[in-house]
Amino acid sequence: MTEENKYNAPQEVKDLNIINTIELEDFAKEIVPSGGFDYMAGGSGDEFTLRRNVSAFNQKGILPRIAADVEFPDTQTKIFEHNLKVPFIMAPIAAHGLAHESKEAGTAKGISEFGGTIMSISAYSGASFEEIEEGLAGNPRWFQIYMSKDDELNKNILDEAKADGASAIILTADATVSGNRDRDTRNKFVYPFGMPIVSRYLTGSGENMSLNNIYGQSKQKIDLKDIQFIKHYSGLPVFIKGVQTPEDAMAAIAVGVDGIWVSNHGGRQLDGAPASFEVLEEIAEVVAGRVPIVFDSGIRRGEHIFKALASGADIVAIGRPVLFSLALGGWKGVKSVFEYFENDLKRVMQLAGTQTITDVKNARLKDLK
Ligand code: PYR
Repeated sequence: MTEENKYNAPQEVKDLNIINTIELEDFAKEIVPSGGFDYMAGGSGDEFTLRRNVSAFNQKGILPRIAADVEFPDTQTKIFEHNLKVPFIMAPIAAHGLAHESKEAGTAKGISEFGGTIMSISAYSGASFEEIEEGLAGNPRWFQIYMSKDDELNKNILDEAKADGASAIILTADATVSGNRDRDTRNKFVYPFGMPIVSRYLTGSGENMSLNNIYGQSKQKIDLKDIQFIKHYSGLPVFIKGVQTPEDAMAAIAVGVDGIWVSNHGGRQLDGAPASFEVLEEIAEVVAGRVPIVFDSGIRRGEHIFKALASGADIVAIGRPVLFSLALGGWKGVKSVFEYFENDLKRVMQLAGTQTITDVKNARLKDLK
């Protein structure tokens, strides 16, 4: 990258006084270079699914429950061997360096300072495992894989993720080609830095390459055997991410998947798809507790976390609000947004008369359609 097209990522590290996470996007827009901002904030096509991911939460109402004998709600929960302080974790997202110069190490430090949650490390990270560990400091992490077309390289990547301490692998299966991201096409967006984890299977480092180019060099023809390959080779639990139908959840469970990750990739892939929240309940019904469900796409408030858990998710993953907080305040911003969600969820739990996450999962939502 030459001096004149250097990407000037924000650098400030400070606590954030977050009123709500929706306005974080506007604040981040003012300081993040426009190509990077559009890449992070944007969706595909008309951005119908992107918008609906948030608005669809309004189709269900949380019933205020009174005289419920609740005080100081307890947000602790468990997934696999992890005891979590809160029922939310970091979603896997590529290229955090677009938001802040500290890249994924900044996000990781915010998460480790908050404690009691899980960092998802993207295969398309702009930082190496070693750099991320500087921030993560031994805290739990899951590794999200974009596979190579070459299984020997996949074994290599899985070996490294395991050596790094990943306790689960997330197979993203909804990105076999990029969604039509008009903003990126208009901006001629290319990543301003490389991707150390997957550069082994790219023609370059990832720097100055478009997402289309990188997806094209990753494995595009994914099938259920890939779940089995990853599971047997790594010996780790495997999530399949991008599930939006009961049929796909059932098929993945039939081949031994360990967790279903309900997501539409934050509205960045198939535009015109329903909101991720709109498909959650029917998927949870067929999964029927056999494996855990992680939910993402559209979480902006404690109410959204509550509604997702009450609709069958075991935990939720948060994406853009964390990235925008990283941009605005580096690792301290990330810690601030995790604290915001914790406090917001506790307030919602109190008003809904739910003392524990089990109570939230058993809460009845009112259909507002
Ligand atoms: C995305 O841009 O959505 C990726 O997952 C890389």
